[in-house]
Amino acid sequence: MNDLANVIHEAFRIAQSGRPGPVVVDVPKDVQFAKGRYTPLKGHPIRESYRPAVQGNADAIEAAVQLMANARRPILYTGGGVINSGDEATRLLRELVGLTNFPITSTLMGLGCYPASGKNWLGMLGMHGSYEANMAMHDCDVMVCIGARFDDRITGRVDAFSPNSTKIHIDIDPSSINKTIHVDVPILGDVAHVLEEMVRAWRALPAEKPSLDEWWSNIDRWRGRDCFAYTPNKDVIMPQYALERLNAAVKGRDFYITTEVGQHQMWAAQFFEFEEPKRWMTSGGLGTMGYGLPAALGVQIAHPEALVIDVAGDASIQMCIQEMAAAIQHNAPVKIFIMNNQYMGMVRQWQQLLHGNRLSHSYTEAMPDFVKLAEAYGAEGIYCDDPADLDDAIQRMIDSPKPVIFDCRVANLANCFPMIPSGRAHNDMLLPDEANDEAVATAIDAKGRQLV
Ligand SMILES: Cc1cc2nc3c(=O)[nH]c(=O)nc-3n(C[C@H](O)[C@H](O)[C@H](O)COP(=O)(O)OP(=O)(O)OC[C@H]3O[C@@H](n4cnc5c(N)ncnc54)[C@H](O)[C@@H]3O)c2cc1C
Ligand SMILES: Cc1ncc(C[n+]2csc(CCOP(=O)(O)OP(=O)(O)O)c2C)c(N)n1
Ligand SMILES: [Mg+2]
Repeated sequence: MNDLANVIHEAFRIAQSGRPGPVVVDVPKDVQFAKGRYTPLKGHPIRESYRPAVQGNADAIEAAVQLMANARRPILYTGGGVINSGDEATRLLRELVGLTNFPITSTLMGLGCYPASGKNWLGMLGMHGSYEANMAMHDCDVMVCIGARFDDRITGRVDAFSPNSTKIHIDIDPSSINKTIHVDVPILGDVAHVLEEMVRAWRALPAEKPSLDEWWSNIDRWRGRDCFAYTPNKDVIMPQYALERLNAAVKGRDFYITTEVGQHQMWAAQFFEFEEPKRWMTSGGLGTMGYGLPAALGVQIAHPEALVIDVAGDASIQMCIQEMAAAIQHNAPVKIFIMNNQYMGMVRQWQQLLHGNRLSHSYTEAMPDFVKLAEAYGAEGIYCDDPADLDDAIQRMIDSPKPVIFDCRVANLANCFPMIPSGRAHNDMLLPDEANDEAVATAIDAKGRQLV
């Protein structure tokens, strides 16, 4: 019993330091009932078994900076590790971009570590990422991976991933390094600590460096391709349009977005412009439907005055809908913006791509009336199915002092593009203007189907 306080202190330390994550503390019933002495955090001994390396090897950092200084086609590939590392990591990353003028992309988990309005920003990379980010990752000569883990949504076919680049990888967890992609310069350490040294070493270099003009003109050509294009419709709300309007409505405010899992999540990643870290909470690796509403509640409790929106799918939101009761009970005015396509849209999209459009159990005929559901909980319900009414309806949602469920009826059969079809290389993307029925039906070959 007298160990319990220390065990809990230790659990918080492990959860928050190194590669952060959940820690399970199993407290047996006899300990739950026992009385003991509380020992405060101060002076609590730290266990030797968990001491992540934070500093980063000086020679490796020096080698990395030399490679970066000689690069002609460099790119910074950033991820959730930058955000985990803290505000100083974000500040240093922005400084490094300013000093080097390197283009920068991020995974789903790192959005906001570099501002979307920044001139070096290429957008998210990966399966549903931007054309320019994926093309630049493929063609680069020096890749600096900062707190990202070469997930399969990034690499596409591993043997065709960025074939001609020298790769530098900063990561605090040795098990992330050389896991799926071989890297040339691994740097084991905390992002903020390593970036501090990198910035220092870069500043000490002679001013003369290879020109990046040609690289930037290639990137600008890729940027010229409107990779998130969609066909506007004046009768039906296109999902991309809904998010464009929502993004416009929150622009300039300090807003927080959480999501559920599915097409709406990917469109949200593509269309929201995050200027700061920790404004975007989404379930990436496990992709758990039902994450968004409880996450929004947590954010709202932490930031009572902030605008917190859960961008949801009609199926995902029903996973944890009972948390509406907690929202009412705790006066947490979260806004749930349901992109209601009456489908498990992401499942339908994959059935179309992988299973010859043989749709099975992805359509939901028996959808609840979300407005009545909101009212049943004591929240506000808003329904909108007309593009002409959308802006006003969004404003009503934002202005409401209560929790809101917004039932936004969107085009049922829209697909999320660009997309790197399973089994293809990461520069072999299916773009919206090329994604006709034939291209979608044949996008994934037999081998790719097994990989999903
Ligand atoms: C439907 C769906 C589609 C998806 N499509 C995409 C997509 O198109 N593009 C995309 O990017 N993702 C996509 N994802 C998410 C994807 O599955 C992964 O979750 C994501 O790419 C991983 O991001 P990350 O590499 O930043 O890793 P994280 O899981 O955030 O890991 C961070 C890495 O940084 C390290 N780290 C942590 N803290 C520190 C620190 N202090 N210092 C140094 N290193 C640290 C960790 O050890 C780890 O290696 C999708 C998910 C879903 C559900
Ligand atoms: C708990 C859980 N079960 C199943 C899945 C697999 N899955 C991923 S997306 C999806 C459909 C999501 O549908 P919806 O919430 O309506 O979002 P949409 O794709 O239509 O935007 C499913 C079933 C998952 N990610 N999590
Ligand atoms: Mg849906």
